[in-house]
Amino acid sequence: MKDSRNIQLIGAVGSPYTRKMLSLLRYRRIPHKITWGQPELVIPTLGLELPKPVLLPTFILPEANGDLKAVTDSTPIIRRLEAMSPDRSVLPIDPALAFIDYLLEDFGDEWVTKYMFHYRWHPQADADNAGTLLPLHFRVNLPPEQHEQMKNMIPERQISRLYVVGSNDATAPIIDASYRRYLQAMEAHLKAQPYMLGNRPGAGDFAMVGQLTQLVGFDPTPRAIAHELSPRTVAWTSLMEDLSGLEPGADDWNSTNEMPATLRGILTEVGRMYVPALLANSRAVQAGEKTWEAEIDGALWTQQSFPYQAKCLKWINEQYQALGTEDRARVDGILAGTGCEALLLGNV
Ligand SMILES: N[C@@H](CCC(=O)N[C@@H](CS)C(=O)NCC(=O)O)C(=O)O
Repeated sequence: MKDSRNIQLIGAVGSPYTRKMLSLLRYRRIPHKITWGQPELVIPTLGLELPKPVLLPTFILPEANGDLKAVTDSTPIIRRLEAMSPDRSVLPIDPALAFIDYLLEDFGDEWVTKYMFHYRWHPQADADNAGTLLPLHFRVNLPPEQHEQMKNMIPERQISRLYVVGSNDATAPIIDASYRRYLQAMEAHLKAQPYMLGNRPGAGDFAMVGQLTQLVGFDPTPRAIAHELSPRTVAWTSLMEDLSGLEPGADDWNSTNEMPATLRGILTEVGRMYVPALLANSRAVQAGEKTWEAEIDGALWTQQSFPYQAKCLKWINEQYQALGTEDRARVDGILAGTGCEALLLGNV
């Protein structure tokens, strides 16, 4: 029987963005059905065209004329879901707070994911774990010979792509130190309140938890570090998977004149690591350079230029420019001294 009530997505257990969106759909009580699989194989069976590029997760959503289309990229999909179903929103009502949430979502999607990809494939034990389990997530009864083949093939391909995110022997200690500081900042913040921006979750919470489902729940090295440094993050990661029973109210968002001091710890990590990377990447993309180098946290960081992250910087600035003068002043107050101000100086 055709089921048009449930939104369909295709994704994987080991994909942080799939888990971000599953957690969000559950919290938002949006009826959905997930197919665990590869979009390249599933989408043609639905008679639809593949999105470009194909990413996990891929959503099947109705266009304005009612036709279904396969689409990717969790950030704009979250906004489409808000328009389709406005209750239990993950976007703060106050525009200044909504901007901070947007920044946290971007940090989760684009920087916390560096921890995830680095630990998954850089330490041998983690690469072995992922090589063994990822193929079984697609087919648990995979025949042993095929399993053996994929177990070797997947890590080989992914390890060869570590350079794409800037993970190498020189950056490994910096990524590790950033992950540890991030966990410590989370530990302090979760002591003060249950979500990034109050007593209800925003898009930024879901972006972070998507990555944490992997760091805490799948890969052995970052899991051990999380248990050591932040039991609250470990507990939060489990709780965030299903917030369908939470009853959020409009006054559950923080007010910008009484933000918990602990949020600064997280924003300072954004400013220390993600901001210089975004700025250097954007300059390189604009100059047409294939790679970029920057001093980040006292070490030389080299990686491939990434046009998508140049867009991230542009979008952050567009969101900021769209704020009214008073809202912008409140954002400036929250970001002052965190290093995040540099994003908004127009040096883009
Ligand atoms: N910005 C995208 C990122 C999605 C993404 O990068 N997904 C990864 C896996 S978690 C992917 O499909 N990568 C392509 C590949 O590994 O070939 C989003 O928010 O959905």
